[in-house]
Amino acid sequence: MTQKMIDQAKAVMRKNDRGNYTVPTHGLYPFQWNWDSALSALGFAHFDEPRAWTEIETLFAHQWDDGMVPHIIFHQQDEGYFPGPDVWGTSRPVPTSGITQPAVAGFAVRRIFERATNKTLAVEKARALLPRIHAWHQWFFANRDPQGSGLVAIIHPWESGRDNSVDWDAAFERVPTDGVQPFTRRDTSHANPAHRPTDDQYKRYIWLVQKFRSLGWDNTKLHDASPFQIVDPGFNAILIRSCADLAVLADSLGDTEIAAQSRAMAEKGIAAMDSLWSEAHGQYLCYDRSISASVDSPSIGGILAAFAPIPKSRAKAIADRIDALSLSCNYLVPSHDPTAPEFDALRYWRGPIWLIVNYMISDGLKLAGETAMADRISADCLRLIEKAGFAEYYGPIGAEPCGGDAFTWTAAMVIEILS
Ligand code: 9YW
Repeated sequence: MTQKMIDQAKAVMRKNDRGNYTVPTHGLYPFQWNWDSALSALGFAHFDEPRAWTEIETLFAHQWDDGMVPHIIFHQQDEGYFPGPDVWGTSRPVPTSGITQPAVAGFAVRRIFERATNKTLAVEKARALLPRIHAWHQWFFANRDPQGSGLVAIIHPWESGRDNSVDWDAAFERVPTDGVQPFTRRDTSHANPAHRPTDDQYKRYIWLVQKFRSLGWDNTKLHDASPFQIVDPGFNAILIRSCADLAVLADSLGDTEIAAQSRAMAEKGIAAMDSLWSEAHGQYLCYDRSISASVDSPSIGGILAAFAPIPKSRAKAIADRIDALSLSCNYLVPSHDPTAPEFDALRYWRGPIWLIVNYMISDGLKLAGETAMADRISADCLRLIEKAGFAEYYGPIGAEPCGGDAFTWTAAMVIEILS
């Protein structure tokens, strides 16, 4: 059974392999996505180490001069996706989007490096990537934390990777739709519209893109100019974990300066993260920086925070919180609390389960000693695969496969769990 599942996962990854990058899935997402690539590289590393390194190298080959690593790289023309390069208008030689995504590459590179069987190759590749990943981390704190709080804000829901989470609803009311050029969505011709964001949300996504474009994609201006500034505990946890992991990697490679700077960013972030803790919900919550208020939305963002080296007592409370969630669903971990009125079992990030998020939560809990819950989450991932195949996301009650099929990072996570 195990070997068969690994073989199926490898076949999915090979199918979506475009040589030096992978697409998340055919049709729906025909380009390279940032955090998809970093997490997919973990899967490749189990059966083709050079290919794993190439995946991350290709991503960083498109890093901007200011240090940002864009969320999409449009390697080829493809009319099947909206918004394409003409909407972003970032004027890059190879077009990219103009916003970023969760900074999981630092974590992935450390893990691939430490597991590598080809050590010479690993040292060469990690040495080249180290300063680039570090520059990205520094970019985050310089541009998305202008007041030096220790935590960064996202300025577009797409940056979080959790596009239509309930977390953004209230803030999105403040994002206008006037002046949005007419457009035709493509996602709804590939996937069930009932499982995707709404048209109204798409208008607001595009309003923000047009706004940032009008500012010339100058990152020194975008944060303060954005009506949408959210401090997401999950997003910050990934950045903090990557800073902490990059410090360890830098130590192994003998770069004491990067090690010290990375450690300092991680420590400051962890201390600041505690301000997001909600005793009432037993998890972390988002913070809306534009109105200086906590966001009362019990989503998986505040559970994914367990991926960072948070205090053990917090990790234990999160394990308890997940256990409580399991009373209202059949599979872990739903992307929104099933007992909350906004929960929507099959609509993207408003309820469904995403294996990459499960993987990161499980990994963090394991490191914190919460092994029983970590193992339970991994076991649920495999139950979902067995029942519903390698989907983009799954219903937490009925295990329905949703979104794109033959999905790269889902397959990569299965290889990670089973290897
Ligand atoms: C989009 C590719 C991406 C992921 C995001 C997910 C979705 C849609 O698909 O975004 O149009 O960018 O929300 O996390 O990276 O798999």
